[in-house]
Amino acid sequence: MAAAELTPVEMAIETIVTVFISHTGKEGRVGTMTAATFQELLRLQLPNVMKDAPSLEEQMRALDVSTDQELTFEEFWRLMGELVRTLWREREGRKK
Ligand SMILES: [Ca+2]
Repeated sequence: MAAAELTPVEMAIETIVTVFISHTGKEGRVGTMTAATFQELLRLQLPNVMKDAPSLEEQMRALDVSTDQELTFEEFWRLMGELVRTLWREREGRKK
């Protein structure tokens, strides 16, 4: 994306992709994250929303649908979907 001025939503999308890319290729296959790099991403980028999260092993089991011990972007995206859904439910709950 080369737009001069991104909107907040465009920025959020760009950030998620950039963060994923910056954590891939450090070890394991190109374009995927190992459990260790996934753990590092959680620690650095999601310390607040993931503080009550299940263990790394459980998260890898839930996200790694191909069971190759590495996360593709599509597998990682499942977590983003869950986090967004959780936030949405919290906001919806507050309205009632
Ligand atoms: Ca996988």
